[in-house]
Amino acid sequence: MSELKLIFAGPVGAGKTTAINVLSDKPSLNTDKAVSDVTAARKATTTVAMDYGCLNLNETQKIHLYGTPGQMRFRFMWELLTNELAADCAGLVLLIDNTRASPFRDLKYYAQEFSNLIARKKLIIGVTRSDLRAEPERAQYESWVEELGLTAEVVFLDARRKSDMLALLQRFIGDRVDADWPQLLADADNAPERTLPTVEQAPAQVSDYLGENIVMKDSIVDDVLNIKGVEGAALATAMGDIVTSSLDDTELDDFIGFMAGIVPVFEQVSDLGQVQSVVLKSDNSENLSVYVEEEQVLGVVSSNRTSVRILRQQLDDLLQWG
Ligand SMILES: Nc1nc2c(ncn2[C@@H]2O[C@H](COP(=O)(O)OP(=O)(O)OP(=O)(O)O)[C@@H](O)[C@H]2O)c(=O)[nH]1
Ligand SMILES: [Mg+2]
Repeated sequence: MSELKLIFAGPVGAGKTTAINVLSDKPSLNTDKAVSDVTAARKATTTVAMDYGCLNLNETQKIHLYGTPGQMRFRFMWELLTNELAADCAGLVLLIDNTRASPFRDLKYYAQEFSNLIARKKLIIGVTRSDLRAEPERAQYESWVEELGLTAEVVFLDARRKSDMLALLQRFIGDRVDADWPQLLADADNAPERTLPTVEQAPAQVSDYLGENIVMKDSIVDDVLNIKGVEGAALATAMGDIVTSSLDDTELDDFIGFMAGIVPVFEQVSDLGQVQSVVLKSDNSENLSVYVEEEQVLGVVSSNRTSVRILRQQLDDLLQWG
């Protein structure tokens, strides 16, 4: 069996999740959450950690498809995918939404962000949603590609259509894999449509604790700061939005938000079961503990003289009685 990985990147709403879902043999792993912010005007959900799908072109050729979240606040995931999970990928599929304010700016931005990967791997550009807005046209993209010093083919497509996505794969990796493309394309035309699962709008900040509904109030951060040994804390929603934080370090805030997205993925792809907390122990004097509730995460920075177990106990007490 020969296997090959591809990474999909591009702005919010370009169609990365849709494309991976439509290509994947089985419904893809999907970490979309209902959107709570400006994105809502464009679509109902956004990817918070990653997409993953898998496609068998035939008995001997398998393609793994990894999708990045478009939102910049989940940038961690771009690095994790390009440097770790799919560092050995065959190339990058950059999807650009033709209806966004400036497709050129998007192209430039993502080409820059993924420049390390592009320097060593093949790139292809898929332009989506051109049925909604025809301009810019292909020739325009080709001149931008040249202007940015990139080497990439530009393909206009509809991410919802399997045959379009397969045609892109054929152009991109057709020389690397031995597959019966005409047959695959014909089968795709006859395949039943696969839509994305709908994501229910999460009830705001309610989670289930020992069978009871509890709310992690903003004030939990103040309460946690009163625990001996705690140096800082931040509360984030499952979307990675910081609700409240005492930390000066916005990167740490971002990381806590990121954990909100990645923990459900770990749960899905591992045998860990339900993950309740993640603890990062550092060489210096601080530890970071991230406690995961259904729709929220709480990050706590504590002195490493404080036992993580005792911290957890005190936090449980707070949650139970708070
Ligand atoms: N009209 C039209 N709609 C499209 C086309 N391609 C994709 N879509 C739709 O555009 C939306 C794309 O949404 P997603 O697939 O969630 O986008 P994404 O790139 O994963 O976005 P993030 O996860 O937020 O970064 C979906 O509603 C698709 O059905 C196209 O070519 N034409
Ligand atoms: Mg997505």
